[in-house]
Amino acid sequence: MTAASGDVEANDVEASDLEALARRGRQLVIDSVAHSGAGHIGGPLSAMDLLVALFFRVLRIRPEEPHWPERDRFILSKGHSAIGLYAVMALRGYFPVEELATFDAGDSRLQGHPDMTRLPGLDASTGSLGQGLAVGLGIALGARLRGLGFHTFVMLGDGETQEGMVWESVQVAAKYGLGHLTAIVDCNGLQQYGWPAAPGEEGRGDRRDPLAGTRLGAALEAFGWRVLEIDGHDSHAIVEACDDARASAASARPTAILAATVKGRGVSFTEGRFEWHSRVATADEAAAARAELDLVEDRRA
Ligand SMILES: Cc1ncc(C[n+]2csc(CCOP(=O)(O)OP(=O)(O)O)c2C)c(N)n1
Ligand SMILES: [Mg+2]
Repeated sequence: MTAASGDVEANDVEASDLEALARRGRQLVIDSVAHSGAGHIGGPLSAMDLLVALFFRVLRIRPEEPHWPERDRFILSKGHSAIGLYAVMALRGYFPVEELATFDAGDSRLQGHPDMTRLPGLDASTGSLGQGLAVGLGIALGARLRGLGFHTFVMLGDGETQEGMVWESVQVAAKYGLGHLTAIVDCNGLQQYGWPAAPGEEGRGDRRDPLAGTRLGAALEAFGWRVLEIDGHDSHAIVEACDDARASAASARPTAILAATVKGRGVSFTEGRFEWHSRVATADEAAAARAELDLVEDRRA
């Protein structure tokens, strides 16, 4: 298969293919945001390996039948990373890769934040941080009531875990023993803004490490969740952790996968830079990213 084409059969995908797909997905993010003139880069890039592993190896889905009732559900609670999700959905065959050129346009199905009323295949509309896990637990409760065996995965940002509603959901999911609910936290150590102000300088405050002073895993365990900590750029580890979560559904304990990632991962000048949370690449920067992502072949194709 070629990572450049859409509609790839998930079963054909090897580990090396996942890496190629993630490189292609990262470039699609950078190009789509450059084309629309607005959007996010850092979060979509940190989540790309997670999204590719989910959509090509973990989720039981039918892109050609997006409303299949027994599909696994996936909610991107960190909805500002929508372009990362769209890039992977396009590669997986939900819609043509060319449609990414409409990203963020008023009449597009690909809104700046996911809108489930427009794009089949989205299980929730998100963007207001903190809400996705609550939606996911409702869906998981509904699955139990209806006797459906699907698994629900929710991806959150690490900064997002500062939202109080996340912790209400954590508590309620444990109370109802939702073993078929899994939260994946993209632990990239950054949120929207960066560095603390220098002494005497006006600054935005220290938002570099969203989890500073918080032992997220210990807190989740204290609420009764199972916690797995992995390298969020290691496809094998991601698939293994998600499979483990699914296999533990009968344990009646929800699983949290804490994925250590790098914001802006994959392109040297965006890695670890909060400025790229929502910057737009220039044409030169997009070309430099393409070269780094080893996509020269795609350009010739
Ligand atoms: C309720 C709410 N407050 C603020 C924002 C604006 N906002 C968008 S992204 C972001 C930072 C998110 O950081 P994190 O959850 O760590 O995501 P990531 O690092 O993956 O981009 C903020 C504050 C929002 N979308 N929703
Ligand atoms: Mg973050």
